[in-house]
Amino acid sequence: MTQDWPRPSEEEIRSYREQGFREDRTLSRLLRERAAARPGATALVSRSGRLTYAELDARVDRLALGLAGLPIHPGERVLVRLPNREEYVLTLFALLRIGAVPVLALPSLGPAEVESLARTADACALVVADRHGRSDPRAEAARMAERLPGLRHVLVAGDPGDVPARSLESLLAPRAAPLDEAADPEDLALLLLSGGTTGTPKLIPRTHADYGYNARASAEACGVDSGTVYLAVLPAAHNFTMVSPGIVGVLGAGGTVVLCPDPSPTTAFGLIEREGVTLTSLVPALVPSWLDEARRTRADLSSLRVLQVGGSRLDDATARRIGPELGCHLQQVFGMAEGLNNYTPLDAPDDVVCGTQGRPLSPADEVLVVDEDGATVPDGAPGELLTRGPYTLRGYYRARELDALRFTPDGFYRTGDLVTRTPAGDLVVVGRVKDQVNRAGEKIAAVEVEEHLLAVPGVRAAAVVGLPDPHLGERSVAFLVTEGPVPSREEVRAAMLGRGAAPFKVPDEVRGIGALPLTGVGKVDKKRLRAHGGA
Ligand code: J2J
Repeated sequence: MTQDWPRPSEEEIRSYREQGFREDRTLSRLLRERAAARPGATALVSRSGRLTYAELDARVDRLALGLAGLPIHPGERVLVRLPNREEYVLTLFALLRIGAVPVLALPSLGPAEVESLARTADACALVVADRHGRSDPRAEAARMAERLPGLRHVLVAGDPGDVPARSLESLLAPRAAPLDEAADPEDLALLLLSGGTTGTPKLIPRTHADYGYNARASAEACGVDSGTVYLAVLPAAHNFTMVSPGIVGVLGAGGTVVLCPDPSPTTAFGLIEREGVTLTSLVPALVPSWLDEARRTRADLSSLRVLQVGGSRLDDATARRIGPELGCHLQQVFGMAEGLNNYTPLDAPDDVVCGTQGRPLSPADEVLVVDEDGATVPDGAPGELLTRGPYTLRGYYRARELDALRFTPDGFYRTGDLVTRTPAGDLVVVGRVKDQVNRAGEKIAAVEVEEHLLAVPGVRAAAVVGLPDPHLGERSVAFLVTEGPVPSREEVRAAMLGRGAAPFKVPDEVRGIGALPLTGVGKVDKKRLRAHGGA
């Protein structure tokens, strides 16, 4: 059988295991064990109410039985596109329990992107919410099922409406005896979407053993225990919210997860006060509105012990305001769905907490900072970060050709991030070599947007770059060479949404240019475009 994805060698896996750098149980068993140890403790709080560990575990069994009865078989992929609501956690663990593989999609993706993801993963089912903002994910999902013969089931959290779909509620078996584990810890647990630099989605394979370790070790680094109350503000399907330490890390430690239905500080502050939240995580773009709201309302945030910030670079000045103004510790998190997580230690001095993006989570994480020729650079000099370790992928899912570019021959992942390393081993993110825009923490592959732009009538050439922005960190700017007038941003927006792209991928700015500058080897010179754009 051809392998869908490369793993570490048997020898490496054994060595990681012996040293405790891989979990020896599945993610579903983690929940089961917590439920046995503390059945009455609160596991999950959402708009649907509160569930104890025993209740959550029993509901997961009931849904798992319903899903298995459809049938969904072990190893089959199921695309989960749900916002922060109870059904997300239930579906996730129910699929893991039957050995099916959730493919986690952010609700903000456009329909064309979801379809492309379903195709790449060869998904047999799609789970969506009954509403998402103004769009109707049910109708989109039903149309997809007509086009994708492998997509046998559309499942809906909430009301299935009048499309051929079933509600998750209707799948809950009346009562279920605890199911046996269907998976082995070294099996594929789930697939995550990579931020990407290509036009088609890249899927990141994560096993129970590596994801569970990522979550457990993160929980330790963040001081998570059974008293932790974690507020999931960012999308639940984001890797940050899942394992850094996130939903999986906090449930694994017996703490409480509170799902925040939207990221506004008003909603979040209400939940922090009501639930006594101790830990939450944000992208830098959300921090200023939290600081403003805290000053304006004098909300009682005294329970909050740690605010994690990551996903894109947090500036030093904002970092220094967090402790004094919110009355909690700041922890910077530099992570990636591909694996490696870096954290600033909770007890580190201010210049480390505010001025660096942290150090690798695991003693088994190997990091190299290299120049363009692959040679290691000295501490303090910028270079690309390469990494290999017990929970970092060795290759994407069904993407052998791409792997040759994104991994070194000895299995190091090329992160595409430019970093410097301090003598103490802390990393500072100083830039990027990958062709991507990091817009408020959401990653946009430039080439994907450029393909959409080339389909706009009159556009002969297109290049997308990120330029510094005080609110978004980076805003995306499209440079277009056109025949005739340069289309307006509104025209570009209409064209892109018409092609099923996500609204957040529409360029923030559209500019005409006579010709795209080229490098010596004839590639578009994005450095010069950025310099030009900044002028
Ligand atoms: C600068 N750039 C950062 C940071 C990520 C925890 C936290 C974040 C993610 C995430 C994650 C950054 N400063 N603090 O998965 O578990 C940029 C880098 C990186 C890319 C990964 C987690 N934190 N980045 O953001 O897969 O460019 O994961 O390679 O979405 O985000 O993006 P993603």
